[in-house]
Amino acid sequence: MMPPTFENRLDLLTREHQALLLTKNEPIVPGNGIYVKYKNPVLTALHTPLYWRYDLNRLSNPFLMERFGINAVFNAGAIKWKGKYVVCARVEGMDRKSFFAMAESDNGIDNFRFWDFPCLIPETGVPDTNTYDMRLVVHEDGWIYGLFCTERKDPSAPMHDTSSALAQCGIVRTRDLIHFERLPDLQTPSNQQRNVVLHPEFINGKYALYTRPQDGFIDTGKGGGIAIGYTDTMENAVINEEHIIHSRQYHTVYEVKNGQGPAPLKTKYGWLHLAHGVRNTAAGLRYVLYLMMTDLHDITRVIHLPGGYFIAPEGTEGIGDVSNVAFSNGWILDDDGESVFIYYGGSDTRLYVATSTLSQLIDYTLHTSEDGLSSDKSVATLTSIINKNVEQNMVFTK
Ligand code: M1P
Repeated sequence: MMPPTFENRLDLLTREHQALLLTKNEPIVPGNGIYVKYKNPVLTALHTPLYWRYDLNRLSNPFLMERFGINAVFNAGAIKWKGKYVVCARVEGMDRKSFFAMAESDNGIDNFRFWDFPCLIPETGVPDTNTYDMRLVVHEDGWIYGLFCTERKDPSAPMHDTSSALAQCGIVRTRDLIHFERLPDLQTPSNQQRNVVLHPEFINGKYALYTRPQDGFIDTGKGGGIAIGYTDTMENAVINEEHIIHSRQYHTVYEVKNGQGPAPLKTKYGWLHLAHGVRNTAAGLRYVLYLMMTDLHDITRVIHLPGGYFIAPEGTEGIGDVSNVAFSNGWILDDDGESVFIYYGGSDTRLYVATSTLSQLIDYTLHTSEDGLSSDKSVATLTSIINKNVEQNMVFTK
């Protein structure tokens, strides 16, 4: 069979791509009252522009083949920028390398379009092999910072070990989301760092960073937990001491490891945090998201911690390159100070959004029972809810 002509393929590709970009997203109702999920992911590999994936010249690409395959688009930093909802997505090529690219939408839930070029992130003296999971933070010093994971082969690994890597926190800053100044990587006492996030305000005149001290690339070893450390400057950021504020814990959704999501949101009740928790199962690691709140005046003190997960990978969200993963490094508190857009990666393959309001997230965080850490305590919590409904004649049995 003869392949279709260049023109036919281009026409078909263009129409399908346009249709995908224009697809309206629909809320999944009734939901759980805490947030609303949507039927479609907001970004996938197929949302990337055709002019990234194809050489569109008929002479040099007569079969109109993909010349640069995109494997996945997922975990994204997020910011409201010039009236648009902008995400800084982790884009992964078919060569397994991740890089960053901005995409914007008018309403935050659909019709996201990538900017023309991926982000150009300068290197330090030690080149990055792989970069991912940028947290965008507007700091009170006036800069927009992007903290991300930079991964390089572990130089101390023996010859036969081609997998061992070192993960550290790379730092850029920008004023326009286009031009990035690379700052030296964060130095901490830990072997490995992922999920490092800058707190948006100075604490006692210092920059405060959420870290995740870890011994190994995948395993936390003796480390683990969400920690806080302080540095005098971001231009040569050095944390001498990491102080754990939320540890991993037996038989919880963060039994194996956890990590700060995006920068916390300031509310009058405290700092609202979105984080991910990981546990092991017979089917492998399961990543879910949870909320917690820290004290407004002492950010090392967790004051509210709803039990269990807030968002889990459901249905097709949980199927992908790394199945059973919900991961978030970006949310947007809108200009109204109330609407919240939570961007989360599904199974290291696509990007989803859930919408909520600050009032709902605060209500959830303040009024959801903590994990009682035993089946007996869970039954007691459930029984108290049923009893309250019984007292109000709200229990309907057949
Ligand atoms: O594959 C799941 C996630 O694994 C890492 O997260 P963590 O450091 O907590 O294990 C990250 O690579 C993340 O991007 C990825 O989604």
